[in-house]
Amino acid sequence: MIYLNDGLPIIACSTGTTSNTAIAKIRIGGFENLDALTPFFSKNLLNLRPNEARLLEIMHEGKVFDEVVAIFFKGPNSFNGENILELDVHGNQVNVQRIIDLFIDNKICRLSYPGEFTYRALTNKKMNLSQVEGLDVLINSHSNFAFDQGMATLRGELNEKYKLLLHYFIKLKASLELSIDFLEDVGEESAKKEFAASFSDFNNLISSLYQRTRGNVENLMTPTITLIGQTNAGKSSFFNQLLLNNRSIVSDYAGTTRDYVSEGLSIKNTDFKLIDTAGIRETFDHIEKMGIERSFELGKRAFFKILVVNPFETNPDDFHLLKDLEFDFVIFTHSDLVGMVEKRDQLLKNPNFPNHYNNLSLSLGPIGPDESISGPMGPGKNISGPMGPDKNTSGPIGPIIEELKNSIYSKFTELCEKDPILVDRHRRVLEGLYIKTQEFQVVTDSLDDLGIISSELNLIENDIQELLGIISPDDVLASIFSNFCIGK
Ligand SMILES: Nc1nc2c(ncn2[C@@H]2O[C@H](COP(=O)(O)OP(=O)(O)OP(=O)(O)O)[C@@H](O)[C@H]2O)c(=O)[nH]1
Ligand SMILES: [Mg+2]
Repeated sequence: MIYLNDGLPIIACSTGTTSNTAIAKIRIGGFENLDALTPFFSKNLLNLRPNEARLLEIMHEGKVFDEVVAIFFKGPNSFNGENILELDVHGNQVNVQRIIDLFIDNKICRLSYPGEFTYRALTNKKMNLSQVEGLDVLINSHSNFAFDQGMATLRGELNEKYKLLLHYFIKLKASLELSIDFLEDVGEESAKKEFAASFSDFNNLISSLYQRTRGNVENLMTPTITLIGQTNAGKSSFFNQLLLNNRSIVSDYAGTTRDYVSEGLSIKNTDFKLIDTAGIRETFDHIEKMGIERSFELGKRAFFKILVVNPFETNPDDFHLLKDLEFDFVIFTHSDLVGMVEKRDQLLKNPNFPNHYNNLSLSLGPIGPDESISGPMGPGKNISGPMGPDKNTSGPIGPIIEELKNSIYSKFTELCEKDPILVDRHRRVLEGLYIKTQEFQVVTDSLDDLGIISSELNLIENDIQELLGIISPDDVLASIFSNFCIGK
């Protein structure tokens, strides 16, 4: 098993251990009573009333470590059913670490493993498996949608659907037994009718759940926008403009970006991952080839694909390299240069030009008003001028970027409307269940052998039990908990 199951008290910082914050939350859990902890505080912890916040000092051998707010959650009325002491300490990581060390060095508790507090909630039946998975989605989500689904799963809404599936299944099984054991009492017609009705309820629900497993969920957990194009197209210039930051190196040397560069881009409270890739061209350079292969891979998997094209340097012979990708947008750069429109229109007429839904033209010229930023008028909010890229700045790039962002966001919203199920394990089991249900239908249509039908039904039953977490093999638990952080 992934954890020791030693039942020892555990300690961890639940608010992260990488950056300094005003306040950090340290949790100590699994101790029998507050006796052993009292010597480390300025006041007797035995006077602590459950669920009440108290201001205390952490002290040891006459030295004050920190002034903290302590809350005692008495098991079983705590998050994981065990006694838990939560300490809000000053969030400097040096302080957090020395407080944790104080309790560990004095053998009061050991450091918890990632997710161990939640694991104990599961073993103490404070949460079911689905709720744990919901918590996982919630903690690791990058979008409103994923967060909401994590919360809904945590609150047991998805589990209610699975329970309904189990209910329909039991009815289906009962109607089958009716056909086997009581056929003479109920009559063949009525047994068949009952069976068909139960199957239809079950099949409708499993089909609708199955529909929610279609599509790429990676897109919803971390939606990725990838900029693809030939060398010198202006990908890195555009990448920097979108971020309003000189993140990626821009130069007129073809093949500047050799490996991908990625940064977070927030649009309407959703975190997207923006990726600038290596320019695509035929090359003999081994390293550049590897960079180009990565560009393709990232392009294929991306939720939103943008092709960046410099109409003056595009080689139509290389279009075939992009033929497997379908682009949401094409951005034509160099619209500041004379003759760009003619060149662009010529490219668009080429039957081999890559498939795309939309195109926009813009200028990302090399001479920015601020040395560090490319573009004729620079992207800084405080800079007026016709090329400013954001809403607050006049000029054509601002609205273009707004239009693009709206298009990205509406594609994302469309995906969310299908309400796809994000938890991998549920998707896998639901897909299996759907296939078995269709096979079961074929068997029931073509066979009168009730023995075969009932063995098919047993296979379905196993899957439903797995879905509900009634059967949860160790490897399933190990994979669920592999995503959890320390202190959760
Ligand atoms: N005049 C003008 N120059 C541009 C425009 N967009 C990009 N450039 C220039 O074109 C050159 C290449 O731009 P990059 O952004 O580095 O192109 P890239 O697609 O990232 O190129 P690779 O990394 O080599 O694949 C730079 O010198 C940019 O300043 C534009 O719209 N107008
Ligand atoms: Mg580049």
